[in-house]
Amino acid sequence: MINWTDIHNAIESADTIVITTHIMPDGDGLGSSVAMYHHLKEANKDCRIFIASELPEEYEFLNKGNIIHCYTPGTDDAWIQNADLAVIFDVGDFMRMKTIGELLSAKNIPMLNIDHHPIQKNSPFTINVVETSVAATGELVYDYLNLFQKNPITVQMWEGLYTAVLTDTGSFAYSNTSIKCHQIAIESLKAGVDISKIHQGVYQSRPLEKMKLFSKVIDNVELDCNGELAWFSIDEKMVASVGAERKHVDGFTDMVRAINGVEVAVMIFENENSCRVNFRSKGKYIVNSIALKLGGGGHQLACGAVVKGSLDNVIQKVLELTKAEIASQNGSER
Ligand SMILES: [Mn+2]
Repeated sequence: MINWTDIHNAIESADTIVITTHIMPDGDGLGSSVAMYHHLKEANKDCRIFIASELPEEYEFLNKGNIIHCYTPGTDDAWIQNADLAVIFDVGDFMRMKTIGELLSAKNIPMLNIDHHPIQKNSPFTINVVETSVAATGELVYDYLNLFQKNPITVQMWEGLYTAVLTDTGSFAYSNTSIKCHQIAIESLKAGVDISKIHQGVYQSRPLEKMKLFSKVIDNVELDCNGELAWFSIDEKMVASVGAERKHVDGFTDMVRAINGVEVAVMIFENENSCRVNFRSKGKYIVNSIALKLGGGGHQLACGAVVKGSLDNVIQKVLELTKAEIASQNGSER
């Protein structure tokens, strides 16, 4: 059971609060942050949302009043390091806070971690509120607001909560979708959230360069394991050739998983001396066992790792492990 009173006390006793989420932020991390931001503002807290990478275009609708700050080295350091508390959403791994995490831990700022990813070993957080059974971190924020938001939850808060559950359930479609997720949707509608506008923001605001890059991805998808494994790699040249940016690869692994017959999709994305590897499964195979072997982590069906080495080496390593895992999970079924 989550001890919300202790968490509330930690928030109550803080005057200035940093709110943050992981790099390449998604709808859950941003939606949770925005909902909590508006709650804390109403409670007269001096709080700011900082993210350690750019805000993806599709979530611009959450940034009314420019409340989401993309961390600027130097300029933002003092504010972050003078905060009384940091509230961190959906991060999975402390390392995914990048410089913001380093700044906070250098000054021993208490860190409240609210998440639905399994806790990593040696996690440096002060307080952990981790519930891996929920579909989205936003559900935990919903619980918190139900307990401690004095006035009715506002439309802006609902927009954050709705976006969180919408995106982490694949539009209320994945097996993690619960009654509570739909409850949040019902209450968001009752409060007047324009859900069609949110869907347009999230799913129909893709930059053309992103779609051009995706067409290259589709051209290069390789199928293996009798069509159950689809994998693709992206290098810097591919990104540059269509004028796209690194952030645009977000969501590609989900899109490739959508291919008929594919059970597992894997992206291997070149990044200087390492590669970012993403795994997505439809449910037949559990894939975070592979991510763990590569030093990463995440959910059973959606996870990733950063693997050192050249693109070719990482591809080889990842494919070996993935094929072995699929074979072994098939074997144990028989
Ligand atoms: Mn999440």
